[in-house]
Amino acid sequence: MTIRLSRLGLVFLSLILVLPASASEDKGATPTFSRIEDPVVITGEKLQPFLGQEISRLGLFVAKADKLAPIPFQIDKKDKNGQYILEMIKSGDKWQKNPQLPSPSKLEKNDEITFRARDLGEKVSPDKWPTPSGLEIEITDPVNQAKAFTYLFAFPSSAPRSPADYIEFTPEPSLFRSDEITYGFTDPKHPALINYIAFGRDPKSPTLLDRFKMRMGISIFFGKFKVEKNEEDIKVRLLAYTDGPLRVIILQEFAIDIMSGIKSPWVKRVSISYPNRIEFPNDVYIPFRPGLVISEAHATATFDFSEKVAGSVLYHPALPAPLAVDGIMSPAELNVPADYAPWCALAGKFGGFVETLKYDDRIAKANIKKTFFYRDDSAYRDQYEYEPGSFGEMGMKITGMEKLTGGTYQFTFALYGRKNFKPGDEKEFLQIESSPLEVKVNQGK
Ligand SMILES: [Ca+2]
Ligand SMILES: [Ca+2]
Ligand SMILES: [Ca+2]
Repeated sequence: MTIRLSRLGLVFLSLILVLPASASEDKGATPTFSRIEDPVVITGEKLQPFLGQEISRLGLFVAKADKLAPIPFQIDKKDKNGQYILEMIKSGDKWQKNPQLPSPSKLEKNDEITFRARDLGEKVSPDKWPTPSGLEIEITDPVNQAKAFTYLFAFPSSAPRSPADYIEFTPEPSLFRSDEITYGFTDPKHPALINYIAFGRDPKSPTLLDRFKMRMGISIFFGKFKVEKNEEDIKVRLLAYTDGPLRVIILQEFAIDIMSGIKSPWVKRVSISYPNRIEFPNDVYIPFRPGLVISEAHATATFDFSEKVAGSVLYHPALPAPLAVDGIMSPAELNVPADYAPWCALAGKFGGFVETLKYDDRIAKANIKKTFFYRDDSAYRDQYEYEPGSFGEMGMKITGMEKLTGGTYQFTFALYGRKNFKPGDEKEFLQIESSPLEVKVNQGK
């Protein structure tokens, strides 16, 4: 009883403490900076006064209640052509430090500095700075004009750094882990196949994903030859990676054998993962050689979830109502609008995701048909899957690909997610791309 009373007392006290602050906000004085999930990426060229500075001497700080403290950040090197110089490369069977990385490493105009919106702080005057050599980075949320700040300082020797590391990566098997999401490729027989997603950092948590499916069908010579390919036919090599405190960047190359005598070239792809954002790069190869007549080509790329997501809802902007993910195709599910939506979300007790898709300009401009794919059928059997049945399987189907000229076409899915995701939270994630934070760098004294 005493405990209850004191809890009530605390709630009452916090209400009193909070009320005056929100009352002053209502007067429209200063909008509150509320972005938390956004990564902020700034190129070196925007930090002109610090170009040529040794990176080990740079520290990123924020002010909270007028006190400055370091926050986690990451500087990724890029070469003159804008390609990442990743930290680890494979040499034979061993991973080693990339010898291309300069030492000491200095800030150059193509380099990228990354930090998180959630770590930003208040404006602080230069007389509080730990060193006179500083830049104020002013971040504005274009949605409400709220501002937040961080400060980049150059120290005469090694800069104080935050020990926090938001994301970890192991190359073999390729697994990304953060407090928010763990995901990756755990089947050694099919290293190109993403088959594991769970919330939280424990790699023993049961997966929410059966697998990411990628299916291609090509008819050649008016159907005389039919070629069907799936995600198990894709070959992948991990060439290099950077496992920083803010993000993991990997360089992979992919290839597929279409049929005897027709192999796709190896195509290199960079993908970047953040603690709450997973990137799935995909390539579709349309074989072309003189005399080869492709009469029909299609592809589907879908997330087939595990039974663990049963009880969740799936929704996107073109759906009149959310779909119940329960392993049963309801009449509404059998008639979902085919329009491909710019995003799709899945939310349940386990957490939730919002998925977005970007495709290259040639797919965007080509006269091909992109439709929404959905299957929620526990009785569905697929030769290529780990867990029988489809639960909330969703993605995209592209038809009419025979109209494309031969070559490799790229598209990338991104999944944003969190454990306590509720319907409506997708707005927060979608605005990362639709209303990107604005960056202004202010010179110090
Ligand atoms: Ca890390
Ligand atoms: Ca259903
Ligand atoms: Ca399945």
